[in-house]
Order: sequence, then C-alpha cells, then structure tokens
Amino acid sequence: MSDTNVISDPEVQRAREVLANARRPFAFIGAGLSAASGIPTFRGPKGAYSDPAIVDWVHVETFETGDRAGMLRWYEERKDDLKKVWPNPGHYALARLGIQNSMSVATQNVDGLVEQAALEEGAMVEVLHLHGTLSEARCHNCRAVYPASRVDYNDSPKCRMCDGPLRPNVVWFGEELPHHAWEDAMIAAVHCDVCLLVGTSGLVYPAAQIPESAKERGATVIEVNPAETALSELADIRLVGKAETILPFLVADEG
Ligand code: BV8
Ligand code: ZN
Repeated sequence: MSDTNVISDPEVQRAREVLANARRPFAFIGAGLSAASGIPTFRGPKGAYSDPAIVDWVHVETFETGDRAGMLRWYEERKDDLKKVWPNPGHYALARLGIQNSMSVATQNVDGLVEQAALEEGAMVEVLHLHGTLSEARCHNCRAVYPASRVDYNDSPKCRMCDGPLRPNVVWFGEELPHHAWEDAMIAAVHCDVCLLVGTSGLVYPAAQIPESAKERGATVIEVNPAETALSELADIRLVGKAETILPFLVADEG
C-alpha cells in the first residue's frame, strides 16, 4: 500500500476514526514494527530464523546445555546493533497515539524503540516488555539485573552477588514471561476499547493470548501487517501494508 492509496483507503479512514474516538487504546506489537529500523524479523523469508543456529539460540536449554557461547555472541551482536538503529515513522506514530490518550503497548520486541520514540515525542506510553529487553542483563541463577551496557557477553560475565552466569534479560522459549508485564498487559487488554495489532505473526504463546482476550472482551481490533497472520481472524479492520507507511496516517493529526 503506497502513501497515496493509504490516504484514500476507506479502511484506513475507518481505522483513523476508531482510534480518534478510542477512550482506552492498547497496542500489541511484534518484530515487524522494527523492520524499517533495520532490525530483522524472526520468521518469514528474510527472517533471522532462516539460520537454523539462531532457532536454537532462543531456547533456554541451549544456554544451559548447548552452544552457550554462540548464543551469547549473537546477543552481544544484537546489543551492539541497537546502538546504530533509530525508531522509524511507525514507532513515532504509535507513540503519538499516546499523546491523545494514555496508552499501553504490550511489546514482544526487546529493542527499546517504542519507549525511545515515546520519550522523543513526550508521549505517555506504558510499554510492557513481554519478552524482556536487551538493555538489561540478568543473572541466570539469582535473577539480579545489571545494565547490559556494562556487560560484554563474550567475556562470560558473572553475577557480582552469586557468581552465577549473566545472560540477556529476555524471555527464551521454555521460560516464563515476567509476571508483572504479563498481568499488566492482560489488564490493559481486557479493559481496552481498541486493540491495535502491529507487525506480529501471532504465533508465540502465551503472548498471543493477550489480543485474543481483548477481542473476547469486545475491543475493536485493527491489524497492520503486509501479510495474513495467526491473529488476522480477530481483526475487525485489516490494513494490509507496512507499519511505517500506514501508522502515520492512523494518528489523527497526520496525513
Ligand atoms: C512459556 C526471545 C512456559 C527474545 C522470544 C501455549 C501456551 C504457553 C506456551 C506455549 C504454548 N504453545 C507453545 C508454547 C511454547 C512456546 C511457544 O509459543 N512456541 C510456539 C512458537 C509454538 N512459548 C514459550 O516457550 C514461552 N514461555 O510458555 O513458558 C513456562 C511455564 C512455567 C515455567 C517455565 C515455562 C516463551 C515465549 C518467548 C520466546 N522468546 N524471543 C529475543 O531474543 O528476541 S519469541 C520470538 O517470537 C521473538 O522474540 C518475538 O518476541 C516472538 C514473536 O515474533 P514476532 O514479533 O511476531 O515476529 P515474527 O518474525 O514472527 O513476525 C514478524 C511479523 O511482522 C510478520 O507477521 C510480518 O508479516 C510482519 N512484518 C514484516 N515487516 C513488516 C511487518 N509488519 C508491519 N510492518 C512491516 N514493515
Ligand atoms: Zn546471581
């Protein structure tokens, strides 16, 4: 969907209207929102998971009994890459929705770009990190948390409290989601009147239960994604296209 037909697309107009009248907007987002910032998605043709090694490196048992060094090297590279990327127009538009109304964003992303955009826009956006954040490291034993900027995973860093191994403060497959983020996201979902789904394949659980709950409780669901996803059937309005192209037109004072 190019810019010109975004403006004239009746579904985009309808979504703009719904969001402009939203009293409690909520967003559930995934890697597709950060694609335009140069951060690869996980699934799909050019996704990170097309490298089989990387599929292993998002599982906790790989850290415990497998190629821990390879896993930590990949996370150190991703942490480094974050120093070179910026939010894209999709992040800024999402943040601007938080200017109209205080807004909760449940993110599966660990890149910190939504909160950076909100900071730059001076928007009140509560960002709930369902799968953690690359900005923190934590001890695998006692869960003590450290700034990731102070740690190089290639040095096999150890915890200052218990000498346990440090690892990114993200949620790997086989690990529980952070309780507060999960609970706060579920509360936001069941109380929202509009749920915006942006850039997620909707394949990962229990995170994907969150938009399902919003739908069950009567929210109007708007999906922004160039492809059909596991969550598309929840959508009252499906906007087929890229977040960085479409989202700026959904924020009332744009376009
Ligand atoms: C757990 C690590 C239990 C951080 C990730 C049912 C219930 C509960 C669990 C399960 C269940 N069924 C199966 C499970 C197990 C498992 C799971 O979900 N497996 C699935 C895959 C079959 N879940 C778990 O293990 C979870 N934990 O259940 O714990 C437990 C209980 C007690 C005690 C111990 C354990 C943990 C899941 C978290 C996994 N960690 N990441 C990191 O390194 O980043 S998940 C991984 O997928 C990503 O990190 C991301 O967070 C997540 C979702 O991916 P998406 O963000 O959607 O990205 P994807 O690439 O898939 O899609 C991109 C989309 O963008 C596409 O749709 C594309 O079309 C679109 N797009 C592309 N460009 C654009 C765009 N959209 C808009 N604009 C564009 N420009
Ligand atoms: Zn420790």
